[in-house]
Amino acid sequence: ALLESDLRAAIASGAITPVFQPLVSAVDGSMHGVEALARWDGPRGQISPEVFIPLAEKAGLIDALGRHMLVTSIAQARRWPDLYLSVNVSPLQLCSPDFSHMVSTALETEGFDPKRLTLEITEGVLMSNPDQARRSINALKTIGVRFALDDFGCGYASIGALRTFGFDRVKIDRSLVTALEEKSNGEDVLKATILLAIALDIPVTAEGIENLHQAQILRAAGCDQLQGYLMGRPMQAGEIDIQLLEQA
Ligand code: G
Ligand code: G
Ligand code: MN
Ligand code: NA
Repeated sequence: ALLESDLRAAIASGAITPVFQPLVSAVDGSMHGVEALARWDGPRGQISPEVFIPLAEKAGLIDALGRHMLVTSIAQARRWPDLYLSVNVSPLQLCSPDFSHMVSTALETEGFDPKRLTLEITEGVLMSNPDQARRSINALKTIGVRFALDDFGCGYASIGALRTFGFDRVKIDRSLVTALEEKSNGEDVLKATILLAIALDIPVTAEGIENLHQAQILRAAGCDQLQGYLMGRPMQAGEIDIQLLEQA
């Protein structure tokens, strides 16, 4: 079984590292940014973040892990001056009163322009602890950090929440993209979800794009940014370097 002590040691020793997935322009396919995703090469092989992120949350290690991911992702992304960096943030981190200070310190230490950083959050925290979430978001928006609402369309994020938290971007959940091929009303639901964000003047990223058919529909529906295996899998920083050279 996966032990808290293994996870604690992995965070401390740097065994958890970011890979980066391209975020590309829906218009011309050029890379605009990357999303950092945590990977753990454990003693018995790869362990999925779907396993170790919830464990970190339960074990009280999510602040340390989140800080480690932010700092290491920023340190790598410094070499891509023209790219945005997206980092996932656990709802629990956002509820910590120290969160905004931790982020601004990391940005200052690394000399990273706050405007190049987007924090991706899921809607749960907006419901469970809206006041602390709002304080953290507002403090960081003041210095220029951007916020994206992740996994939009699969839960219950309200129109009101989209407005009042001031999200700079929404990311349409992969399940809505998958539903294009699986459900008869999939395309209508997907388009309606995108139109909702566009009506609020919030730009939309579509995630989980695996084929050209999906890419075409999402571009036509108004998404300005695409992400998925078709555009690029999560990869090591050195592979991002190569993609940037190829598009230059
Ligand atoms: O990369 P992958 O599809 O395996 O990620 C699985 C889940 O883990 C996704 O929901 C993703 O958002 C989440 N995840 C990946 N990296 C991080 C991270 O650094 N912090 C947090 N909070 N979640 C992450
Ligand atoms: O919750 P979040 O959106 O942060 O999760 C992103 C997860 O989705 C990562 O684990 C990443 O590896 C995965 N992912 C990214 N693109 C695709 C894709 O095109 N298909 C599938 N199946 N998963 C993807
Ligand atoms: Mn994400
Ligand atoms: Na998502």
